Amino acid sequence: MSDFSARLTFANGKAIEFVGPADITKETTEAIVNAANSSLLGGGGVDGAIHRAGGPSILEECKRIVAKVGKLPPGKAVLTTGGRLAAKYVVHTVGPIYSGGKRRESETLASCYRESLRIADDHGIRSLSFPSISTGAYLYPIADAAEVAVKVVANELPRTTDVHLVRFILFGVSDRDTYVAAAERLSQHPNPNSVIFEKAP
Ligand code: AR6
Repeated sequence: MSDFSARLTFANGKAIEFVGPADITKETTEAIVNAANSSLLGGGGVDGAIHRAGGPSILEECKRIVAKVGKLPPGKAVLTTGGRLAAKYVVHTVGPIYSGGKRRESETLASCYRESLRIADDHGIRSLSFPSISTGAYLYPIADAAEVAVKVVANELPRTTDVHLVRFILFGVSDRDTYVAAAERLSQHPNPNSVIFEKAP
């Protein structure tokens, strides 16, 4: 598949692709990530779109998880199957609600990406798509969020056992351009994983 606008490739062949404008519910990676809320009962934005497209079995699994372990704290992630989605699994994570850019908020946002990657890797998943967590209803400024998201995934991906491909699926052109700019900046810094940045022609 070569529908990306830009790509970061690591020395070990793993890659991060930046795609958009696109709808994450159509993704054919093995798993997609949902920007959920702590209740795991669904909502608007990407959460609503995933539950609508995936059907009721995802919500039933979410309810079972909450009944067992309680509400999902921000920065954590859990896994369900993908119901009717093309993706086999959905990783549900809860981003921080933005309230002025406290350090804790960026740490929680980084944790969403780290924990989602970890749970996918623990389940032997090879490809995973992320939306732009917290930048809709939760109001995190997209330029700051993109910086955090790209940095943490670029740090973690070279160390995963099974996850080889991460795709950022951006809903709008300007969101996509913001993530691509963050990726390009990251590739210009000295990086132990010798990352290569390329833009689609
Ligand atoms: N595919 C890809 N990205 C999408 C899609 C889609 N189908 N739909 C929206 N986006 P949001 P949050 C983008 O609000 O800020 C929910 O009600 C959207 O343009 O979905 O983490 C939950 O239940 C934006 O850039 O998530 C929570 O209560 C990004 O996805 C709360 O919203 C995230 O926007 C979570 O807020």
